[in-house]
Amino acid sequence: MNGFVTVSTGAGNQIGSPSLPIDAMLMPLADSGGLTSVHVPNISSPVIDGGNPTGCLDAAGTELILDQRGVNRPYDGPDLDSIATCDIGAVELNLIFSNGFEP
Ligand SMILES: [Ca+2]
Ligand SMILES: [Ca+2]
Repeated sequence: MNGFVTVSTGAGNQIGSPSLPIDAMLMPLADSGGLTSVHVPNISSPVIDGGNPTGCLDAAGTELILDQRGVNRPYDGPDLDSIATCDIGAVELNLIFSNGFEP
């Protein structure tokens, strides 16, 4: 191990730098359902729909159908194009309120 990390520049990857970091735009740690507190992404966060477009997979390649809170994933992000793509991270932003309507 040489202390460096190999970063893929594959399609869809978002790579910042020390001089131009990428702000994930996460909300403060809070109880948003589930057993643990989470950082829910802000509505303008680049993590929303930033996950693998072929599916939400863990490191072993198993499909992830729930986020850390136990909420179904993926959901269609703010583009509302009816294409549901996973958000990057442990939380899937769901814009549909429990009453079935969007905000
Ligand atoms: Ca999503
Ligand atoms: Ca979408």
